[in-house]
Amino acid sequence: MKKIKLIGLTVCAILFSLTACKPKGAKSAVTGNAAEKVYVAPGEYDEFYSFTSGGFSGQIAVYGIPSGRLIKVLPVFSQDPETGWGYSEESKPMFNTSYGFVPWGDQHHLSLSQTNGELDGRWLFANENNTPRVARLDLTTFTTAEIIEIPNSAGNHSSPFITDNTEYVVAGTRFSVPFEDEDGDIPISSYGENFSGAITFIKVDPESGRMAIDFQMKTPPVNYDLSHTGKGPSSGWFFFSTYNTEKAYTLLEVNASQRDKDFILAVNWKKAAELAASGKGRKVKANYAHNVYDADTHTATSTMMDEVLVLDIDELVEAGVVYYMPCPKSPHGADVDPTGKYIVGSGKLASLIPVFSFEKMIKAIEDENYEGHFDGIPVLNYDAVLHGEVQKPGLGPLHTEFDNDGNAYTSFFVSSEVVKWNVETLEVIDRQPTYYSTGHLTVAGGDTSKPYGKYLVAWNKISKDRYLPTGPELGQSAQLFDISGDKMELLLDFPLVGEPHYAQMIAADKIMDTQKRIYDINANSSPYVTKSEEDTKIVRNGNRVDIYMTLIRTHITPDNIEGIQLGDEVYFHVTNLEQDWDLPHGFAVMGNNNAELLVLPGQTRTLKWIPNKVGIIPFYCTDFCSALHQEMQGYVRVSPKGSNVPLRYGTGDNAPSME
Ligand code: K7E
Ligand code: CUA
Repeated sequence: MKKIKLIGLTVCAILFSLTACKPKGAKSAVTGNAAEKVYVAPGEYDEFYSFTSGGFSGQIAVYGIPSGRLIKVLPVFSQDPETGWGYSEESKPMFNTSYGFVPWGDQHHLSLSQTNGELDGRWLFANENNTPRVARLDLTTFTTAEIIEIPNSAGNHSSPFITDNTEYVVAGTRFSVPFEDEDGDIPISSYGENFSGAITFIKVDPESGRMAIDFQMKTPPVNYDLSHTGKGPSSGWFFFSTYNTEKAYTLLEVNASQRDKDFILAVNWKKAAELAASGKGRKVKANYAHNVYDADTHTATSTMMDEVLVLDIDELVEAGVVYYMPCPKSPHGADVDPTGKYIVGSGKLASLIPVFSFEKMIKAIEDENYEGHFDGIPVLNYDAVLHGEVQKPGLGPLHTEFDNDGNAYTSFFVSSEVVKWNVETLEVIDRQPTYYSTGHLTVAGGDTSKPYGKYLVAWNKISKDRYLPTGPELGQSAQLFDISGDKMELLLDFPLVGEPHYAQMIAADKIMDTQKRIYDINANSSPYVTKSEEDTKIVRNGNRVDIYMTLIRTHITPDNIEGIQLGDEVYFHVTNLEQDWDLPHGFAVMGNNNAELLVLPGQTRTLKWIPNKVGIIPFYCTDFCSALHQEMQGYVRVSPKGSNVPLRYGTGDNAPSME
């Protein structure tokens, strides 16, 4: 008991120090030509797109690098009133889950799709922790195309990590929980007996990108933190950092920090996929939503799935799919270098960085060089699989990325710094302070087989005194470093929207020419599309009223509507007839308990409105679209229930007249 207390104190002391210490010389460490290196002249483009997780905002932010300019915020897991994402009828199904409509998410990690270990610029995958989900974004439109829920999982943190040809996206659970087909109404203290971990393999269609859960691995109850795929020689393997091998279910800060070493779980995913394909495993009941956005109908659909194929740990062990590599002190990041020869573990509470050799791992597996077993899974001998340890790198290593010259860069949360070291020799080459408490860091292309190098961004949790103060809540911050020389050079601080975790960068020229500029109105197959002003109409069916409207510079058709009654349920189906780049119109109705719509050229969007006052209700375009934007408006006349005011509508000469 005494020992637990002591460890607890140490942990708290380390964590306390993150708020207590402030690096010396914190003000400015930039050299003379830093401004030149980040200056992107007006009208010019940045060299890289950085897709940055929004954390508890649930969204993804896109920054230009090296300027640090915020280019766009992409709505994914949270409702977004600016675009109507999650408010329009077409997008609401994207938020469906087995728990019903979930309007918010916690977004941490991103994976750009890869072909042969290199970024191919097709899709971006994103995880959601809280209600476990994985999203896929289409990089020709920068929009969310698909969201799949992950059953038997809780706190989807070790996610989404992809294989080097985007065959699979994996999702490891943070919390172990009872599986859905088991009785979950059990004492929490029965964690060790009744809880399980899950690692989910989502298959990605190579043409369409469509996701489908292929199988799940059911594992002993531990916490999975992060992962990365192998590449080159280690292609075909995944490496998952694993903590809480103590199986604690209360006060984890103490109870899950007992063991000197936790594990990195090495998974031969090709073998696991073969097992699943060969009819091994069992189907278990599990409810999860699969939501797909159709770019032609401009409409999302949600399908509830009801079972999943599960591979149990015994059959995985027997087939040689899973092995543990001991890793010091609650590992967080598990990162694989560009050659695929080395796996870097980062123990949150460790003061060294272990680097594992894939070749040695395979040898240890062949030799059955085990330290023992943990819940039936062979634990490989630490010294047998170790390439070496980086000694005294800093305190609290979290994440590592790589450049193209054999160097690794590791973020240190507790000691607030980025440390550069050589992957072969394990020598520390350089260290630079960060302001403050860096979580993830990103090297351009830094988790691929061919990093671009050149830039590194540290994503910081605490910005404290770096910007003008804004009351008790301060924003998070990024710091850009030039890593083209031997020494890292700080170039720029820039504040962020949301909370940054992981981010990935892709060369701008890889995707800038693939961007869609409009939606072809002729290809619009929405059931509610209106392709010309002549086709606008209003259809009443009992108390449901469907209004088929169009928007074009600078009027709304129809802009005079009468005959709506209290008790009606009104649907505005609004089509933007424009076919020019960058010409959205907006649509908002006074007093509506909803957001606006943002309707892109060629698109149809539906806004639901339940009128609750008798009178004249204005509506208007919210997006400043031309010199006469302020003229783009209209009125709805709302009458009492049962009124005999007829349904009449029109614009201009067709507007309803006095009677
Ligand atoms: Cu380190 Cu959620 Cu990737 Cu944040 S995690 S820092
Ligand atoms: Cu259309 Cu403003």
